[in-house]
Order: sequence, then structure tokens, then C-alpha cells
Amino acid sequence: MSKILITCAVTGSIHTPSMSPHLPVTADQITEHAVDAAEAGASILHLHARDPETGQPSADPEHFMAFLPRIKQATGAVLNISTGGSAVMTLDQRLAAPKLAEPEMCSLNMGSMNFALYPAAARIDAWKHDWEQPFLENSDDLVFKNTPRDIAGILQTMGAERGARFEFECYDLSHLYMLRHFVDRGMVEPPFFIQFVFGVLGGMGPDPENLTHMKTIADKLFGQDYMFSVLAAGRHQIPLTSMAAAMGGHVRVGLEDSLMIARGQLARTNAEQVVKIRRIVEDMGREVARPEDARQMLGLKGADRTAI
Ligand code: KMH
Ligand code: ZN
Repeated sequence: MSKILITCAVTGSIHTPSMSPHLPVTADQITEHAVDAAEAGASILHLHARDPETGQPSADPEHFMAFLPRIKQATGAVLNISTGGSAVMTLDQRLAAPKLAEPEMCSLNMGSMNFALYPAAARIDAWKHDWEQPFLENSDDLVFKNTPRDIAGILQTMGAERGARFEFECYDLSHLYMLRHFVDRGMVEPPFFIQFVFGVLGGMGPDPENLTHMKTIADKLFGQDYMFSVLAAGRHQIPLTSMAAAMGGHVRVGLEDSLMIARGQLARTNAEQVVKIRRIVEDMGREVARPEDARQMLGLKGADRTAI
């Protein structure tokens, strides 16, 4: 088995400040969490920005640029900027910071889908900020738009024009076939780094059978040309990522995907989750990839060829 890539998704755009006092929202907090996660063994940092006053997911390049150079200076980790942003943002908004920063890696969501966060609203009794409740509750009528035209545009703008390589976010079997379609159009080059996403309401559920089936179909569609990683929402994070590691895949953890470190216990830092999955995968005999390994395995352009 290859060395294992640990991605840490530091803050995301799903959770809100009322859910955990430990969710990083300011540039200082995002920087500290990201750097500590890299020191704990994450070779890839998947990054979103937030408004430092309200904690609201932000597409503002200034919010990104308040932490990206600091993280780059402090770690050798690969900086991977989300192009998914938040499902409530337009595609132009989602692309503003990635276009400016020209990172080595970007996420790329492989299909349009429901992205239903509203069940989480029912579990919150005290709201910290006004935006949070409508943001969560209105997700019962929200489409996360990633049409073939959107995908082609991101491949062109970030890949062909800026040399980024992708974390292909696949929430469903159908998204693997969409990726294959873009391979057939000659718009993506191997090796493909495919993130299997479990547990978003609107995507596939966190059943182990779904993971084995995703791998079976990905093996058929991409053969030796791909590697897979797994992220799973909430309490499914560690069971599903551990299963991926046992199957030869890679793992993603971080407060974007789960706020917990154990049953009933909030994670205080992203690094805690990295330490936990690192211990598990090393106990399985997997060797953790360093950032240089990640760059070589994924064919990245190098940190010196970004605008960060
Ligand atoms: N929030 C995750 C479910 C993205 O940033 O492009 C998937 C994600 C999307 O990380
Ligand atoms: Zn993300």
C-alpha cells in the first residue's frame, strides 16, 4: 500500500459557531488550527474562509488572504482551497479567492445535489449569530449547483489556466460517472484524487457497503489511474476513514466534517482529529505521507508556483 495522505479540512461552511465554541473562524484561529494540524501529520489542508466577526462562511479573498500566507510560511503542507465554498454562494463568488491565490490544489464538486443542513438547527437551543438559524433552516430548499458547465469552467479556470490539481468531491456513484465523462473529454489528467463523501443529507449515506461499492465502480472506471480518500460527516468520520485506510485509501478529517473527537465530546482543535486518525492508520501499518510525498503522489506544481 502507498503512503497515506491525511487531509485536514479546517473549518468548512457547514457548521456554525453555535454548534461549537472551538470552530475556527478568525484568521488567527484558522492559521493556528491549520498549522497544528499540519504538524500533527496532515499533508493537505483543505481551506474555507469565514467572516471573523460573525463566523459566516465567506468568499471574500481578503478573508482568505488574511490566513493563507501565514499558513504557507509556517508549514510545508499543501494548501487546497475549496471551490465549493458554500452552497448559498454563486460560482463566481466561490472562484474569487481560488483564482487570486492560484493554489496547488482545489476541491471540485462533481454534481448538483441537495445539501440539507436543517436537521442540525433543531439541536441548537442558543444561537450566537442571527444568520445561523435561517442559513440552516432554509437548506430544505437549497440546491448545491455544480452542473457540467460549472465543472468544465472550474477545470478550465483553475486547472488548465492556473495549474491546480483537484480533490474531486464525489457524494454519490453518479459523480464518479461525471468524472469519467470529463476524463473522456480529455479535460483531466491522471492520477485522479477522488474524495468519497459520506453522510451529507442529499448524498450517499455512511454505510460501509457504499464505500466498497464506490471503490468497485471507481476501479472499473479509472483502473490504476486514481486514488481515493474518504470523509464522513459527524460520528461516522472515524469509522469510515479507518475503513478507507484499511482498504488502501486515504483519509480526510477536520472540523469541517465533524465537530467531535469522541462520543459526546467536542474536538477542541483540528489537530486532535489528525492525531487520532494518524494513530489508527499507523497501528494498521500505514506510513503517513509528508507534504513532499503528497506533491509527488498527486503531481502538484509546487508551493513556489502559487500566488499565496
Ligand atoms: N463540505 C464537504 C461535505 C468543498 O469544499 O468543495 C465537501 C467539501 C466541498 O469540502
Ligand atoms: Zn470544503
